Amino acid sequence: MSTLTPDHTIPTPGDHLRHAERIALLERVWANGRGLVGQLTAVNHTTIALRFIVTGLVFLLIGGMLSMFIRLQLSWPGLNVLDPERYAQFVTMHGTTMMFLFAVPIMEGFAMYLIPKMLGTRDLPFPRLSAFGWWCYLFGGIFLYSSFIFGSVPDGGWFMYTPLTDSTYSPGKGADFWLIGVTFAEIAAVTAAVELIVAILVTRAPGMDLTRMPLFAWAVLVTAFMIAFGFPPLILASLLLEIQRAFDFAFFEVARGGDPLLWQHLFWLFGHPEVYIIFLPAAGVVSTIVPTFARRPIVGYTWVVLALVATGFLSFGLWVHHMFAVGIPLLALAFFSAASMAVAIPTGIQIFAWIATLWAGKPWLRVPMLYIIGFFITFVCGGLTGVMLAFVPFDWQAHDTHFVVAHLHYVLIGGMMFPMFAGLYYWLPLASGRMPSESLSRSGFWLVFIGFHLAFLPMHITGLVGMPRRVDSYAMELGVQWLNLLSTAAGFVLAVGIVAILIDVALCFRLGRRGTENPWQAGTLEWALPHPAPKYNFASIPVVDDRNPLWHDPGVVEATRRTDGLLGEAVDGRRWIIGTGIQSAQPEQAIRLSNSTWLPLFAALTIAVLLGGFITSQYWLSILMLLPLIGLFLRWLWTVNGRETPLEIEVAPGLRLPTQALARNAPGWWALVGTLMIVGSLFASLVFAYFYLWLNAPAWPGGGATLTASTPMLAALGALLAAGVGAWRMPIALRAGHTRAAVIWSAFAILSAIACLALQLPAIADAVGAPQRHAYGSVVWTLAGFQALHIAVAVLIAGFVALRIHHGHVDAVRSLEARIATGFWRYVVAQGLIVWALLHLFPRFA
Ligand SMILES: [Cu+2]
Repeated sequence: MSTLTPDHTIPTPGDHLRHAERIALLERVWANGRGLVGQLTAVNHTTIALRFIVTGLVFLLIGGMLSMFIRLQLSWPGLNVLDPERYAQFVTMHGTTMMFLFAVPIMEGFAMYLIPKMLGTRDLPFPRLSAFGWWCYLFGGIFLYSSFIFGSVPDGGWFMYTPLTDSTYSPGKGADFWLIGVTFAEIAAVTAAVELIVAILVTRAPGMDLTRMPLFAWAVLVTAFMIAFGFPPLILASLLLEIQRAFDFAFFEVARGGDPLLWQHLFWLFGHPEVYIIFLPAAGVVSTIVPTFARRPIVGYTWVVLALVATGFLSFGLWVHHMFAVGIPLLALAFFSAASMAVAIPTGIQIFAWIATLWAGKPWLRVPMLYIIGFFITFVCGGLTGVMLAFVPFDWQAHDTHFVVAHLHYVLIGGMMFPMFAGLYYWLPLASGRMPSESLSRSGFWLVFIGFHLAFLPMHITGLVGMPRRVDSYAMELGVQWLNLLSTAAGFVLAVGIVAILIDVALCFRLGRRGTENPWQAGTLEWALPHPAPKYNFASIPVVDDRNPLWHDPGVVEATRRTDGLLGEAVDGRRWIIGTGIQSAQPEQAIRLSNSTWLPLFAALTIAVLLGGFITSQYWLSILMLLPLIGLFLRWLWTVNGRETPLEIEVAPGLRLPTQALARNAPGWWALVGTLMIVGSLFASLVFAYFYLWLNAPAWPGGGATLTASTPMLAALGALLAAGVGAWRMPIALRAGHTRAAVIWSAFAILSAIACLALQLPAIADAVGAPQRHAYGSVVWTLAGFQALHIAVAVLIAGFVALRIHHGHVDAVRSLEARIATGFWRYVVAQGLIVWALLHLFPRFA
């Protein structure tokens, strides 16, 4: 490692010339293309992250505007600003927008912008995936709002409870716009989760081992895992409901053996972790800003990390506290009530660490710090009402009143929006190179802070008095009209404050005064960059030996701007980053990244057309779109690595590293692991639905027809195992240099898997009949279809790798793609075995 540590010698004139040339080369390689085409094809993390943030802020304004109408309607009893139908639509769109189109994406934007800069690298490991995610998010949002144009706006609430949202009680396309639009936008969340997990695990600067990682990166890592496990239940629930609406399946319909409460379980299985998915990155922002303004390292670093991890785990055990009023067994009530209170402990630990840090330091009260104080006050209040609601009897009292509305806005605005604004002001000088106006930003803060509390504090009282939520008016006799008038007036103050902040931030990019570099004198790596940061971030990849490298060794700034360190020379005119060991953070591999490309935009557009065809019931169009979609993704994969990529490159004088196709910790491998976590969680949610319906629905299974293990079923099992053998033998043959044998084993796996489906599906059709008959048939067919879909993907992958072997892109040395393919096949075979046992064995013992 000592050879990598920069020495601070004075460069000679010849070095200066070389330096200028190298910087020019780096700039050329990492630049986006020119003009509109350049914007449409950009994949660079700084560009994409800023788009996420700007788009999120636009949706904040739109969602905020809807809430202004809601507040006007509630300002006095008996008003008619919005008729009841519009009111339900606005409430639905307000909640949906704030949760799915503002809070989650903007935090992804912060993470995408900061993670490579804080970790000391040049970009995220899958730049095309970042761009693809943003397009999906944008199109999903447009999709959702296009419901206004088509006059069928979702009105089932942001929680979309069944049976209200099924085709009987919500005819028309409103609910479909919600289900499809939100799922489309969610693609951005799950792709970002994979991307960020891989980035944090394998692309940290040399020397940044896990104990030196910035707390923001820890928070994002935990959040990304939570997204991987928390979003699939919602995605599955949306798919099931959409299938029920479009094809008349019966998951949630009591008359045919379904259960509407299944929706609530799946929804809150996502919905509660969601609160922490929003809060944890914000907590990471606080853990970054507090030490800077206290001018000392954070107190209790390890405790904060443990608290983040503990919050991640605990939050999954809490979903039932949203359902205390639906009739849950007493023992379960007690368990979930205790767990809901317990989650306050890790949050408390973090708050103590922040206060102790401020206490031990010399706090400096600048605008970001003001927002942190606003966060402390607001979030602690919200936490206290949360503990109150965790008591079951109190929850029964306050359920579905404005008390809950007040609580959730205190937690979400307090816990997410205040830290988000703190972060916006904190990193603004880095992004813009300029300082915001002190007077405008302070006024913005006070308007938001005072407006927020005057708007939401009264709701605790109106709720306790009995003012119901989700209802467009209330009786004069409740005596809450003056409190509501106050809430409405204060709501407008809050809105003015937010607009002032956004104007301030926008103006800063043009008119702000040029700031000095590192104006807050922070210690983390992103502040080593020039302001605004160049597209390649670091001219040389930094080497670190402390949690606050800039405080520990100010020479780091100079070293990262010279071009004689790691990757200072753009090797072959392509974009390269360095991969390091997960635990040790020693350099392990050189990773080649994609340049600007049309692929992400085209892929997202194809999906948009596919979904548009679905929502208008033009199913032929949707099916037709599968072809270009598959083609685009194969093209995407084809261009990752090939035989033209060198086997190793020189990343610094005297240091050669293998390229990713040879590396054990290749990003592609970890992307597979991340993807399988998401897919596995989706599958687990489906299995949960199967058991839930089995155990809860009366008259199950309908008509007495259950599947059992028949002869064709046993043959299907045999075919599945044969496919597993093929997938297992393929890479072994490849590594031994028998490329022909590898291709033959691939073909064997493909044929066996297809045989498995051909045996299984007709037998299911025989035994359970059409999926519309009964919820049992619905869920059996969905399980079988889920498995069939995975086999289809596995077949595509195996065919793809066989072709790559044939073209010499994959061989005994460059075997990464074969490893990935086999990993996926193993998963599919394992999942198939579980599906088989669920369908054919479980009914015998149930
Ligand atoms: Cu909750």
